[in-house]
Parts: sequence; C-alpha cells; structure tokens
Amino acid sequence: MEKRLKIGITCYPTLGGSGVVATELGKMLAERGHEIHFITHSIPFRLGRFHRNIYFHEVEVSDYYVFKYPPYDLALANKLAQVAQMEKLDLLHVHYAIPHAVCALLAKQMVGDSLKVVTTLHGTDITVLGEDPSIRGLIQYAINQSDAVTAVSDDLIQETRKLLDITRPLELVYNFVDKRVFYPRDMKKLREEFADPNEKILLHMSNFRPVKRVMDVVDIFAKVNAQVPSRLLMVGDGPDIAGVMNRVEKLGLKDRVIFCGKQDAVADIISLSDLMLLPSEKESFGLVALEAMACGVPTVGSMAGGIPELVENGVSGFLSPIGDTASMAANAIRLLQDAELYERVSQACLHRARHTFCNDRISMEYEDIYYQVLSDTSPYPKGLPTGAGCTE
Ligand code: GMT
Repeated sequence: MEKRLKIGITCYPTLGGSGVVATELGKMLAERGHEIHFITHSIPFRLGRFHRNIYFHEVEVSDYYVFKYPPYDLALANKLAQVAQMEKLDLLHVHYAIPHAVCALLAKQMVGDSLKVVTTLHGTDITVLGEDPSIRGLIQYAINQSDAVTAVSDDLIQETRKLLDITRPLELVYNFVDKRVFYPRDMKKLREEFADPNEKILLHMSNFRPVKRVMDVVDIFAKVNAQVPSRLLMVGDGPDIAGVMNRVEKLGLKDRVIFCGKQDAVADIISLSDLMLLPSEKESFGLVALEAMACGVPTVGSMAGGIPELVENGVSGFLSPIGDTASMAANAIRLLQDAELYERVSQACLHRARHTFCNDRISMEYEDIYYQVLSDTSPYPKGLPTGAGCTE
C-alpha cells in the first residue's frame, strides 16, 4: 500500500444512501489500513461493530438563546478544523454538497491549504437543491473550490454541469456494496412467514418521499397481483406513507401488503424477495437496486437519472419510462412467470454487482483520487488495472 492516510469523513449519518455509502467506504478504507475519522452529529447507523482504525467525533451544536436556528453548519466546520489539526488529517472526504462541502472548505481555510477536500455528490444535493436559488450559488462555489469532486453516476455529472456553472473536472465513481454482506442468503424459513409457497414477494425500500413515486409501486403491485399471486413488502418510512396506506386499503390489498417500517436487516429482507420495485422520478444511482442486484434479486423500475447505468435494461433488470406502471407491471409479470428468464437475469445481476460495483474496486478508485490530490501523482497512472480488486 502507498502511504497510510488519515481521512476525515462527513455525511448524513442517520439516513439515506449517501450516509450508507460514506460509512461503508470508511469501513473499507479502514480495512485497507487507513485511519478514518467520522465527524458527524451521530454515530453512522451502518457502522455496526467496533472497528480498528475507525474513530468517531461528535459535532455538538450550541443552543445559545440568541440563535433562532442552532448553527450546526458552523459547529461542523469548527469540529472539522479541530479534528484535522489534532489528528493531523491529510484530507476531508465529505458526502453531499450542502452543508458538508461548504463546512469542509471553511475548515480548510482555518487549517491551511495542506488539508485537502474531496466532495462526493450524491443526487438531490444537485437535482433538487441545485435548483434552489437560496443555496444554488453556495453549492456551485463548494464544487468549484474542492480539491476533487466525484459523482455517483455519469447522469449526475451531466445534471451538475447543466444546472450549475462548473469550471473543474467531475470524476465518476460509482456506488458499491460489500459483497460479504450483500449476497443471496438462504431465507426460506423467514419467507414462509410472509408468503405461501405459490406466491411471489415484491419489495420496495425507500424513504417514501415524492421522488420515489410510491403510489406507482402500489399500482404496479395491483396489476401484478391480479395475474401472479403475490405479496408486497414496503420497507422504510416517510411523508408519503399515509397516502400509500390509504390507497392499499382502497384497492382492497390490505392483506397482501406488509408495511415493515424502517429495518436494518436489509440483505435478509432482499434475499427473501423475488423482485425489487424502483419506479422513482429522480434517482442519481439507486443504491437499493444495487443491494438487490448483489443478492441476485432483479429490479423492475424507471429509467430515471443514473438507474440505467446500474441496471442494464433487459439484461440485469427491466426499466420503463417514469410513470409507465403498465409497462413496469408487464415486465414484472414476465419475469415472475418465466423461470428461465428469471434465472438468467438473476445471474446477470450477481455477475454485474460483483464485477462492476464491488467494494474493493471502488475503494481503490477513491484511494487513487486521494493520492492524486495529495501529491499530484497516482499509483495507477494509466487507471486501475482491469478487474482490479474484483474477486468472486
Ligand atoms: O434517495 C434519497 O432520497 C436519499 C439520497 C441520499 O442523499 O442519501 O440518495 C441519493 O444518494 C444515493 C447514494 O449515492 C443514491 O443511490 C440515490 O439515488 C440518491 N437519491 C436521489 O438521487 C433521489
């Protein structure tokens, strides 16, 4: 290994795919020998057990009475600078532009230019907040001033360039899953508790926000269930859940749909399912589709954002135009009724997850970016060797 690095990581620790990716990356980098310092308001929820090389620094916010809004952003910037100085960090890798990249740049100004800032864009920080005039300029500034900026799909790179005035290169680094956690698990016993042997299980997992189009999930399921006896597992919680529950009741599907709430055992739940539904309006990557893919469970969903870069339509899943629930249902029915097709797609999923989005390879790609910003030289001057880091 090149020089062992000291890396500060900031993310949203308690929710969302960006927090998951940041935490899993920290764990991978720690395993590869680097020293990782998470600097956030809470312990990242996917951190799990105690890890060698991983430290946690809590950001505490002052609630002094003059503040109408507690200044989390300033407290974070101060903590980033403090930890960087005390622990002699080489760089800060911040996930999500707002406020994290801005706070990291402020910390860099406090500490000095030797502290590098790598920013990873995850999606809504551009596709939603990039259109918000109250912070748009700040997002643009943070991107242009970071030492390196990565995005989780090519689509997100194009969106960033379209929405903002970007004067620097943006690098593509796809999301990944840990293949030691996400693999096809034997969940026969638990599956029997959710569905009869002749029934299929469809799954949707999200934060139930409008961009996820959860009403479409119910519409697709209603159409599928009319032809293929099945159950729908709805995992997660969020603003649209009440509307979805009403719709399920109206359609007379209450005994077919199970609302599980937020759950941690994601790989277990996916492994007992047959199909993932992801009909999103916006999705820069679609981490949940990758988690399903790594368990051999195909996704039927929309062509939104970066999803087609992950799911090859007709090969490792099926994609339709946003809102076309008839086409999504037809694809789901085809997959569920044709065992040979299902097996072919499932195998394609496993191969793609293990080779293109494998944890070892993607952590090496980030490592390469870190060495470049620190020394302007890469240990892989011609790019990572083909297949680097990927093993079955
Ligand atoms: O999907 C969400 O609403 C959460 C959001 C987040 O910030 O965690 O997810 C974004 O980042 C994930 C990790 O990179 C991507 O897999 C999701 O596609 C992306 N969500 C959107 O673009 C809507």
